[in-house]
Amino acid sequence: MKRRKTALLPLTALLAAALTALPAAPAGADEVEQVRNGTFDTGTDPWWTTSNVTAGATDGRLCADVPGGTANRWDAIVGQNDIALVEGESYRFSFTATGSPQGHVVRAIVGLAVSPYDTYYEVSPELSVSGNTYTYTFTSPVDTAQGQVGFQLGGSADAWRFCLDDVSLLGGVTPEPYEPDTGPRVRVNQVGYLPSGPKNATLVTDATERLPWQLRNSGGGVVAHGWTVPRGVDASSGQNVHTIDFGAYRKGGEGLTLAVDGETSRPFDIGAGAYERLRLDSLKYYYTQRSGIEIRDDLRPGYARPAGHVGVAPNQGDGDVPCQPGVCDYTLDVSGGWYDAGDHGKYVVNGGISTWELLSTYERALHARTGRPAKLGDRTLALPESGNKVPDVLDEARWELEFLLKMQVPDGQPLAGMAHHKIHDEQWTGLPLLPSDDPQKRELHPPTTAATLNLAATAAQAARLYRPYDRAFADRALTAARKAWAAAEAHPDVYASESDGIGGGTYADNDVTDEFYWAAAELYLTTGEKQYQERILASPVHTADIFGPLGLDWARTAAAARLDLATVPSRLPGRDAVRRSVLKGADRYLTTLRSQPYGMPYAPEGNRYDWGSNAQVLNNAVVLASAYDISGAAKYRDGAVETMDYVLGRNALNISYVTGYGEVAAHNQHSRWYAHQLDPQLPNPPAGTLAGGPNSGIQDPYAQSLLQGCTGQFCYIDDIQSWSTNEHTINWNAALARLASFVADQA
Ligand code: 9MR
Repeated sequence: MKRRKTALLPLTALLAAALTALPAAPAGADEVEQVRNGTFDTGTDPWWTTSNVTAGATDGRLCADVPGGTANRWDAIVGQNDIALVEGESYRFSFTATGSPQGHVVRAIVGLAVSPYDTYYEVSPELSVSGNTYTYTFTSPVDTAQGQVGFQLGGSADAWRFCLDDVSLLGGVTPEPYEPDTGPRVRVNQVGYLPSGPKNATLVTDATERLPWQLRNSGGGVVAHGWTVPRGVDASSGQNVHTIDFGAYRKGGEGLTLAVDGETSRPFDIGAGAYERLRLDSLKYYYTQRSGIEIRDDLRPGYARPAGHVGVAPNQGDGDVPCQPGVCDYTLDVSGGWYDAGDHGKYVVNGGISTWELLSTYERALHARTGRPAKLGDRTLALPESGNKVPDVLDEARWELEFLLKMQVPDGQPLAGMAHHKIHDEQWTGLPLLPSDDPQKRELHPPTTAATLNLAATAAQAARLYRPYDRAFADRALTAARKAWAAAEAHPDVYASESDGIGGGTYADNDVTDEFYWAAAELYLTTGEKQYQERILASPVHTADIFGPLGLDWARTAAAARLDLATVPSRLPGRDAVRRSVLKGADRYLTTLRSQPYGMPYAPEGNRYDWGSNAQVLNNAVVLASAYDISGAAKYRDGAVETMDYVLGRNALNISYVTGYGEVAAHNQHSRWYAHQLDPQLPNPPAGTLAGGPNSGIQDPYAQSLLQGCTGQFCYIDDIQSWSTNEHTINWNAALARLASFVADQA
């Protein structure tokens, strides 16, 4: 009930705004009803139901008896087909409904009536016995004559009764402007600043002259004051802004606020405690992403769920997975690993960079002057393996490593030693859907050079880090890494298809020179062997300028190699130049950070924010952190620490992008099982989950309906439907864990 209110509030607010601020429709525009017999005054034609639903017209409404015991929302439907939709046209979708007993949810969709049953718009309000009228506006992303209005009613254990009236889909309406609620105009890190660290804030204002600011303690007393610095119009947000530097104040405290220009910021702390928690929460994220194992409530309260994809119906299981037709004639046990994101797919390419970044978080703790490996040690994360005397972060990473090793093509097969690119469902599934409820066929996709080199790099890195704890595993990992390297050399240009994106993402990457460099680097750092050293020194990537706005992600792995070559001890000839190249890259990120009034080391070309921009921001800060580890120069440490401010609230939307951190934080990330926004029985993502963040591409229909023409930082919405701006993924959270661990170490 409470949930539904929060979900609907913005829409209600929008509607009110639209009613007061806008003319009903431009003069001359025709609003045209697309639904036939939405009032049920003369019966229920042409509405249809699935055969398990009994429906009829009662008192001028459609009432339906819905059976209990179905698994998915779409297992019981009342719908109407042959609805015409026009691309770019806006529609007002409204209906009145009751649900009895209280607490049932209807998934109301406008989508495609035929395979692949795309959904163009959906909402999932919780119904009441007395009934409500629901009204939404969206813009169709397609032209079709085969549209459908559907009310999906399945997924309930018990039978219930659904009644519906006044269904309308009005075409040609005026789209409603979306105005996010951004709260006070003073933007701060809502979580906390380090007592000895930089402390900056951003003010949105029309003022062009400097303004006085006050730092107040929780009782309202002024503890510091100063003047803002006018910065003009900020490109990343389009706002006129000032910056505030209160770094001279170095005392700890809770519930402080900044007051300026008649506004008071959201409260924040000065202290390091939150970063110790964030270090662990961002790493604990991986436990609840695990496939193939039951998630225990005692280890992550509120997140218990049955094991996913272990072969218990309706799952088909990952223990004996065939290839896509024509790709291979064997099956593999590829159980385990982490689900990639909000989907149930498992991808070697993205698994590789994610594993590297967790292992690097640990490896940095071993080598850096401020590293504290005990903070990542055994019993720090409350995992099933805790207490085994192995650092918990290594236990968690091993869950993925074992999966990556299973993806290697077995001996005797034509592509032996290569790694399959990915394994996922044959078709995309809807939301919500627990991993254990996924009925789809699972398939292995063709091996690729990129996946093979991801396996080589991470297995080689694992071989050196697990050796003190498990020699046999270290040996097995190194053997697999060498074999993968040799297989990649024999098949250097086998790429994933850009069009292999049904049922899972493509993770296609047609340039693997950086993956070759990365794998060679990890093999060299582990073995010290000449053959790998030669490949590093001969690689064009070794001396290339790789620290651009898009520095490090699943497709750009050169920085992973460069950072490790610069920080993990070795006898590499020219290692000093490698270390200097990291400082040079960091200098550029610092220049960017200083030029940005919101203080992030990220300024994409043309202000086009990338998919998962928050992870780009964080990974650029990881380069700054590494520069500090290399040089000890405080400017780099401060830049890395300051970047956290942007992620935790000092941004144009005044939102913390990490669930559970900050007064107003992202919590509706796109996920099939943290789908609380769609099903009150399910949880939101766990504390420490990063949202992908602003994405100028706004590829999903929901974001398209609200954010057309958005400027940089505004291309984000905290809604579960917005998979292109608000998903969570294993690679993005790894960047958060890596930087959180660094910041915690600076306390
Ligand atoms: O993070 C990926 C992004 O860089 C790509 O542009 C996008 C489209 O290919 O895919 C993203 O990855 C998704 C993956 O393919 C499937 N699981 C969810 C990932 C995050 O949206």
